[in-house]
Amino acid sequence: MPHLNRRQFLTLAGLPVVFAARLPAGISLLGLPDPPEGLPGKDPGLIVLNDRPVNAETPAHLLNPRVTPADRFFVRNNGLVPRSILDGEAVDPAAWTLTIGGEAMPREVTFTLAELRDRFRHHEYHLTLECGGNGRKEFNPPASGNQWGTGAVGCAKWTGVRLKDVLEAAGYDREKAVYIGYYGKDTHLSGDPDKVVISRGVPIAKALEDESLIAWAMNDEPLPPLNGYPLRLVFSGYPASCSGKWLSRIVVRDRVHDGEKMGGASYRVPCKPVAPGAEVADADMCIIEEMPVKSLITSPKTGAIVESGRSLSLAGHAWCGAGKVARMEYSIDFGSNWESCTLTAPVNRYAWQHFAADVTFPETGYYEIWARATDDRGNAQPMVIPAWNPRGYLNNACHRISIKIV
Ligand SMILES: Nc1nc2c(c(=O)[nH]1)N[C@H]1C(S)=C(S)[C@@H](COP(=O)(O)O)O[C@H]1N2
Ligand SMILES: [Mo]
Repeated sequence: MPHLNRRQFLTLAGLPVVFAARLPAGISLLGLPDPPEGLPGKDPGLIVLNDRPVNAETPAHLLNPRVTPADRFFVRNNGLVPRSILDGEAVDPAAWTLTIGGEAMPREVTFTLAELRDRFRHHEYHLTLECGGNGRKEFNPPASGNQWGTGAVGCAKWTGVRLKDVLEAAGYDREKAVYIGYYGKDTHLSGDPDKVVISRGVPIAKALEDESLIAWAMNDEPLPPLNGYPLRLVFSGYPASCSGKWLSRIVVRDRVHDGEKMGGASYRVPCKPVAPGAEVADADMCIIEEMPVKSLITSPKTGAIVESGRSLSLAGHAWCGAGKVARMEYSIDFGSNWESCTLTAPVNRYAWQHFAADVTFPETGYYEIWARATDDRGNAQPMVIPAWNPRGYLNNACHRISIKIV
């Protein structure tokens, strides 16, 4: 019998240490690095930009599925997620309330989440949400704020009730209503419970569209904690900042909503183009409404290596803030020549559309593929970074990936 000692049965993080018996005395194990921390309920492949507040974007290749999986949906928080929600505690639908108030409401009306689900017809739409600051990191002079690359966008299937059905049942005043604003249950970074994190909204006409939802589900599951569980607004086509999360209150305003982050340089751009770096007076700034036409190559991953003589399957999505994407093209010669891609119709209004092409390359070497979408009003994505603005919004320049042909 070989000599047995207890070192033979050593385990580390649940794993047997196979050669434990041979581990010399006095040598301690290195151990394993902690698993990448990641975000609760999120794919570890997301790129975390900040952890307080939490901001994370999705690398382009992880957006390849037609419907963005909930665990890959980007996260943009301005404040702190309510602790119990972050910890994954279930909310009692009879206890979560949504109050509708504001100047254009004769009296305040409160619905519980259970009542919203029981009393109103449910609707489902595939809706694209894109942060107004997506692509900010390309602006020069640089704009302050999260340095988003390309991944503050996703298109999921959302389920909920129409905001218009709820506003009608609540008895809002059609004559007075100009704008809606939202309030959520997240808390200010300062910890001050009286400070509002963000309270944005949309013009009443946008609020009354069929696809404007008060949603409780993403891809048939409750909303992820970081994306607004248990209830949020979804206004596709407008900056995602309009889509309030952890929703608890809606105000129907008799004027343009003036909540937190509706004024100054927040989600506003110069009404007329300005020189990069210019100071812009408050009066010359306009609220961003419709998002511009844009597209993303989701396959292959940038940097792909392809054998010469083979054709490459190119795929991705294209979307715009209103109407449809009418044309999708790609270039392998830095925009000198453009070839057409196939392009699907949207599943419903505001869903992103899918493009594909088989790309061939004349010889071995380094290439870039540039992708360009054009909407049905003739607006095309620019090849260069578009109009500079103080906070770096609305960068819809063509997406580029690199390819090595060997
Ligand atoms: N209550 C609340 N709602 C919010 C925010 C927030 O910080 N708090 N951020 C807004 C911004 S700026 C964006 S881009 C979207 C992001 O939605 P997502 O995190 O589900 O991707 O939520 C919006 N709704
Ligand atoms: Mo945003």
